[in-house]
Amino acid sequence: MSPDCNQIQFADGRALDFQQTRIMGILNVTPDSFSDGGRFLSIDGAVTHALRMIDEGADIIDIGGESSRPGAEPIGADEEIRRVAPVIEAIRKRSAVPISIDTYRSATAEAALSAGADMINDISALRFDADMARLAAERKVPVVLMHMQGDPTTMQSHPTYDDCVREITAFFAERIQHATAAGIERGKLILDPGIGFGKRPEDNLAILARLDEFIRFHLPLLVGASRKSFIGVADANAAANQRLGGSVAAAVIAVMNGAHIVRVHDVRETVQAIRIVNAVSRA
Ligand code: YH5
Repeated sequence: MSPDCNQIQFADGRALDFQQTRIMGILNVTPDSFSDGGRFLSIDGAVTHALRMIDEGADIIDIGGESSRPGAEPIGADEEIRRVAPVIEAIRKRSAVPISIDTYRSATAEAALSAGADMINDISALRFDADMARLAAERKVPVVLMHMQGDPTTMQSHPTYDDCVREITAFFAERIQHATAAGIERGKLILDPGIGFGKRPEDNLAILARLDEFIRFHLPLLVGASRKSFIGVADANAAANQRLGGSVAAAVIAVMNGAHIVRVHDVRETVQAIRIVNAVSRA
C-alpha cells in the first residue's frame, strides 16, 4: 500500500481501493438476529441479509457472532465459530464480496479465514488474544485496530478521558508498533476510534468532529456510528431502530472528515448519502 493509503490488499492479491468511500455492511449472526422463533440460528436468513446488503452497495460484509453491545454476555469461541463459519461459507459460494470477521478470538478468526473471510476486525486491537497478531501476520490479511476503553462487559460503566482524541491517537501509535513488531505489514492496518466503546456521548461527538486528527497515521480510517446509543441520546433516547437519520448524518460527517470505510446497518440509505458527499467533493 502506498503511504497515503489508496488501497488495502487482501491475502489473495485482490485489493480494495479508496477512490471512493467504502461501505461495510453489518451482519450480526446471533440467535436474536436471525432466528426461527427464538433459540435457533438461521443461516439462510443471515445469508439473505448479506446478499441484500451487497445488492444495496456494500463493499465489505462484516460478520459477528457475539454481541459486543455494552453489557452483553461473552460466548465461547466454539459457539462463535458455529454461528459464523457456515454463513461465511454460504456467502462465499454466492459472492466474491470481501468478508470481514468481527472477533477478538484468534480461534474464531482462523476458522473464519478458512471458511473464506478476507480480513479481521478486532475490537480489541490485538490485545485480548495473544495469538491474534501472529495469525494476522501469517495469513497476511488486513486487520482493523479498534480503540476501546475497558472491555465490552464494563466499558460503559464510567468511561473517562482528559482528551479522548489524544488518548486514541496515543493508543493507535502503540498498537501500530505492536502489530508491526509481530510481523504484520503496516499497509494491512486499518484504524478505528471505536465509537461507543468506553466513550461518553460527548466523546463520540468529539471523535466525529476531530476525525481528521487521525489522518496523520496515513492509514485507512474506519468509523462505526450506526444506530449507536449516542445517536439516541441526541433524540430523547430514540430506540435503536429509530436512529436512521442520525446514523446517516454521522456517516456523512465521518466521510467529510476523512473516513475511508463506514460500518453501517442501513446500506442503501448510507450509500445514497455518501455518493452525494463524494460527488460534491469532486464538483
Ligand atoms: C465499530 O464501531 N461496533 S459491534 C450498540 C448499538 C448499535 C450497534 C443499539 N463492532 C464496531 O455495532 N467493529 C461493533 O446500539 C465494531 N467498529 C468496528 N471495527 C457494536 C455495534 C452496536 C452497538
